[in-house]
Amino acid sequence: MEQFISAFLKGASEKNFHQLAKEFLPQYSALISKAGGMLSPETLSAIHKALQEGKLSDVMSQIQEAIGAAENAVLEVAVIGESGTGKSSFINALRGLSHEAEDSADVGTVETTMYKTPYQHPKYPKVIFWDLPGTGTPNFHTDTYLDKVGFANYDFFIIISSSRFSRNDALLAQKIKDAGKKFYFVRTKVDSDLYSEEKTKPTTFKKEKVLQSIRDYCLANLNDIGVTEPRIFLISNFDLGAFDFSKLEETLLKELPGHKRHMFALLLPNISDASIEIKKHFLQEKIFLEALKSAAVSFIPFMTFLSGFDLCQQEQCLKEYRSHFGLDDKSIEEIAKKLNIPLEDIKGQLKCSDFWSLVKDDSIIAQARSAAEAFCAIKGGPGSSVIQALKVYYGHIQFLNVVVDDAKHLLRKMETVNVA
Ligand SMILES: Nc1nc2c(ncn2[C@@H]2O[C@H](COP(=O)(O)OP(=O)(O)O)[C@@H](O)[C@H]2O)c(=O)[nH]1
Ligand SMILES: [Mg+2]
Repeated sequence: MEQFISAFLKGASEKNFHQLAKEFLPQYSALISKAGGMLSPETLSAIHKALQEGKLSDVMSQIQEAIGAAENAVLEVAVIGESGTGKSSFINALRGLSHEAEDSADVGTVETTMYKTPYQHPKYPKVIFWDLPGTGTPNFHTDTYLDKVGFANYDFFIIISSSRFSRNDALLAQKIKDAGKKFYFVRTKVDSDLYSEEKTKPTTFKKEKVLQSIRDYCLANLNDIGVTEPRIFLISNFDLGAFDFSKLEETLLKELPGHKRHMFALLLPNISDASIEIKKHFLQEKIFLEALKSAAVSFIPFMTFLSGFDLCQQEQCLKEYRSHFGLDDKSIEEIAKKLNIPLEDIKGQLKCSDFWSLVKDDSIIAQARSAAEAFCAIKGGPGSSVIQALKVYYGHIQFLNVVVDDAKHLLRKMETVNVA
């Protein structure tokens, strides 16, 4: 990432835009996660073209537009299933809420309504999970169901079952496909299947074998009713880190349009180092694009680079990153309770909870200065806007790295408690 920013500064100052454009795509691909990034193929080629032609104001506006679209993206997820299959638990898990949390969806209550219920994500209000009635209700009609629930609004459909999928589920999936939308089958409660298998067949029990047979059974069951190559994810709402949940996350991310990916990646629970890394990739991408935008601006005559990174903004930035990784004050308090450790002890272990010592760390200024010096050696003058842009860039990267390390540390702690 640093390389491209330096390459950008060099290329732009020498007006070697062809070289710059050539380096852009491979650098961007190396930066984003396997699941993709926030830029659509169209935006990518527009930025590439603007770089090639040396139109830096187009680079700036393309990036600005893409970031704006990602920040304002609305995401509506339909969760369909019979009462008791674990819909509410699944929705709570994706909303990062424990079942006891105040505004969590009621778990274990039998639904009496036939209507859809929206659940907003507490941290990302533009993300809404819709709890929709299952296909087994007497009033279900494949032809009218999607119209009734307003299918056009949903970005994708999750069809949940805790046993087998029904013929109606298959018919519905076909309708969803015909409407040009994506659906995913989620088979919940595999933890209890494993538990009962182990209890009943203690000597022959093999976890992988049981999981495979559930998978085969669901596949055969859906094939029988006409869904070809259905994608089925086996999960436990009680343990998202196990089974297929991370595969489901990755698939959903990959299949969302670029601008919707960013927010969805940020809301994913920290269930593994890999899921923390995915989030890190998305935030790094944004930092990179912001830096590229600022760098472009600093080469546009008469355009002043206004955005600074004063203490107040730094504090806000750290706060935001902490919130994305579930390390905000409220979450840390909950974790301390779960771990049965005094809050101050936990805070003492987390670098991100001490803003002032992070700010005092002057390595960022040193990094920005040395990068800027390298640039000035080429350009031959201290471009203050360039130094400012680099400071902002290194400042964000430093906060992000600290928060990511802390998130991984806490995950380790939580795992030891879960195992014990
Ligand atoms: N063992 C196990 N139980 C689950 C799982 N998901 C939900 N449950 C339990 O199943 C019951 C119904 O869950 P709920 O989320 O209310 O299902 P809904 O009626 O579809 O909204 C509750 O007692 C949950 O605790 C799971 O993955 N594994
Ligand atoms: Mg429910």
